Amino acid sequence: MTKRALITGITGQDGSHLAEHLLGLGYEIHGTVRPVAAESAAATGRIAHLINDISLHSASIESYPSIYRLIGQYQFDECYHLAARSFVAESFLDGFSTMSVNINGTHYILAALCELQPHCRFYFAGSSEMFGNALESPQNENTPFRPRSPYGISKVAGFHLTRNFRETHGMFCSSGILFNHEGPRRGREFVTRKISIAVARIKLGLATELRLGNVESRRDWGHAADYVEGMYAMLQQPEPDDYVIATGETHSVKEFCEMAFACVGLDYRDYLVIDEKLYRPSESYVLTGDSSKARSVLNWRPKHTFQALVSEMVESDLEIIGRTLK
Ligand code: NDP
Ligand code: GDR
Repeated sequence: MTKRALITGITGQDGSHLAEHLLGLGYEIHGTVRPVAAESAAATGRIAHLINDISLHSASIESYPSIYRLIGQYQFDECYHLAARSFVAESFLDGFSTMSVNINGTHYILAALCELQPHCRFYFAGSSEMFGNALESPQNENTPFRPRSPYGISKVAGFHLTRNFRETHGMFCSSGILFNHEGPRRGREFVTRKISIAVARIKLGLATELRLGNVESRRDWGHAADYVEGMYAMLQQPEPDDYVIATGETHSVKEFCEMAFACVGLDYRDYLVIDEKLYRPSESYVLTGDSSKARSVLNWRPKHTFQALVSEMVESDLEIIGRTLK
């Protein structure tokens, strides 16, 4: 029997990779698109190549009626809840919106599933930002959460809501605690894509500098295509549970720059400008994940190396920006 999956946030980086992965496994895919974005080609750019193979539904995670209607319309085997305000820096400027969208959105979906189809398996997109100012390194499923941003707090709330529906209503609800994952489809506001775009623009003579904030900050960066396989694997287990997905390797933002500029034969020190205005009011300085549980239980492991990730992003932006010049 063909399995049917609902992906909220299908237009985002992870949503597009997950849709591709599940289509490859023979799934029928449904995705939510924000009402304002439903008719916009730009908003659905990451899934343009899949548009004839998936069903899109106009629904907002800010509206319980729109979620309830959609979940009442189809029986889903699996629901991957990826939609969220995901930019940490923005959450410092408008914590109210991040908290309200992320926490209520997760609650609406869980409540609608509980009411209408409690047997649908549910995935929550948790984050390493929940660890924040972590007390131990590397971080695993037992590391206490000490979030440092409204975004991190909203994800801790979503994580506990997910666990609570599992324990209280017996639903199959799992959370992934995913560390940063990137790739050519990464949003332009995130640091890795900001760097790969700047490298391409500088190489093509369109820019002369790259302005960044805290370049000493260290992250555990993986590839989004590898990480969505972990999400899928979590929902195929006999029991629901929570898993860290990470490479276990950290690099500073400065090291990312060094490697990205080196891909085009340039030295990052000639172009990098530190801009104090881009520093965050509080920061998770070093995050490193221990994904041994996912490796042993899910048989998951990252396939891309850090070098391969950086090169792919730079090459992709060189190609995209080069094309617009022709
Ligand atoms: P993106 O920012 O690329 O995508 C976010 C998605 O959420 C988009 O489809 C966006 O729609 C949608 N969305 C945002 N606000 C709303 C709203 N109010 N109503 C409905 N949809 C909305 O994120 P990623 O793909 O990178 O991440 C997916 C999930 O995983 C997010 O929950 C994120 O917080 C989490 N996460 C991501 C990590 C990463 O490194 N990428 C690591 C850990 C967790 P639109 O296209 O219209 O803006
Ligand atoms: P992050 O990703 O906050 O870890 O959240 P981001 O790429 O925004 O920042 C990573 C680190 O780079 C530093 N930094 C800058 N960041 C941005 N965006 N722009 C800059 O100019 C800049 N200069 C330095 C930041 O201070 C930070 O330390 C991502 C998101 O995908 C979340 O949704 C997800 O949950 C976490 O990863 C895991």
